Amino acid sequence: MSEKSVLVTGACGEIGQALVQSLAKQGCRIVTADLAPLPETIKSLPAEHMQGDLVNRIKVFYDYDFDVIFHLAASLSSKAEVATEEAHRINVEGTMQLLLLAAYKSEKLKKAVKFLFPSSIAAYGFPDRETKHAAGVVKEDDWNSPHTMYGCNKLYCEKLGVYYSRFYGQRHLDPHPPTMLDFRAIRFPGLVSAFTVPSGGTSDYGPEMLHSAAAGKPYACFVDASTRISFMAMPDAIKSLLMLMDAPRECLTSQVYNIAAFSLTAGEFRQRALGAFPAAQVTFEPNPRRQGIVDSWPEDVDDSLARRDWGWQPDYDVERFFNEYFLPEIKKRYQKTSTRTIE
Ligand code: AKB
Repeated sequence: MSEKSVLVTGACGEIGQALVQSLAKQGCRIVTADLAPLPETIKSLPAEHMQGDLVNRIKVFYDYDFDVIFHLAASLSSKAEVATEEAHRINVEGTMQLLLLAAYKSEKLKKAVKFLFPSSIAAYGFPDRETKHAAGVVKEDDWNSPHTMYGCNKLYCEKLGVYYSRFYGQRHLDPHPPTMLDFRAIRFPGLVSAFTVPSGGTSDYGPEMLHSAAAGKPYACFVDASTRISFMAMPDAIKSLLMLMDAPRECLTSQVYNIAAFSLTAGEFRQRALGAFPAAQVTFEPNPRRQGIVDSWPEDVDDSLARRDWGWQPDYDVERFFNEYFLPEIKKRYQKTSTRTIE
């Protein structure tokens, strides 16, 4: 069992709920933070919950000595486009405050606090679909010109994390440099959980379509059928965070890693949905703004750096994702709750 003391911000979100469940199994001492109260899925787990605005309440967290911080709280890409200042405050100021906390504690306790940051394929930005298609699979340093507030926030926070962990106040130039925090980021593709439905993101059409099909609800997809980005099963996303947390620092040649599992078009998602639920009603009604966001994201990412440095590989390719994870779980869920609504 682990004695690690861990903070998870954004604990009520999709990644948060699944991560807290895994950390609790490992026996970590967990503090959760979120604007919302904890949902039923994690309410009964042994975790101390701080409800409220992270930026306003940052002082409270200085009373704890965390070994690891998973800073998941974020305003996602579609939501951030309609409330840009709020997104900046949540995505950038919140991250900055926590980085300062981790930097201070690392220096004071002479032990590097690990700071795990979920970045995103939104950190990339293609000018148009043709360029996206021609580029195909991208490496971490390619096409770092995001089009969205969320993507700008994620890319900048990656840079802030590198700054505070390596160059903060130019302390690294001291004859005896203090202990700096240990910042590690993963650029996630669109994530799909069989247990939760996302909100506020733009990759949401994938999971929304599948959950709607399973629940017998019609779904109008907000991007066109040929739109392609990479996706991943939620258990693989959690696995990647835990693997990167445990990776020996000397093995890491980067602080920002792509990870990939499978890349699908929205039309292929529909085919899969119809294969499993033949009565599913999925139509395409592209929304120009949301279509534009997804068109600026890569079709797929090159995760060879993560594979080489910390042994990353997904458990779920597209076949296993549908046949061994999503469909068995989702069938149970909607059989039990046939009246559940899809937001
Ligand atoms: C979003 O759609 O905003 C997120 C992401 C791809 O980071 N799911």
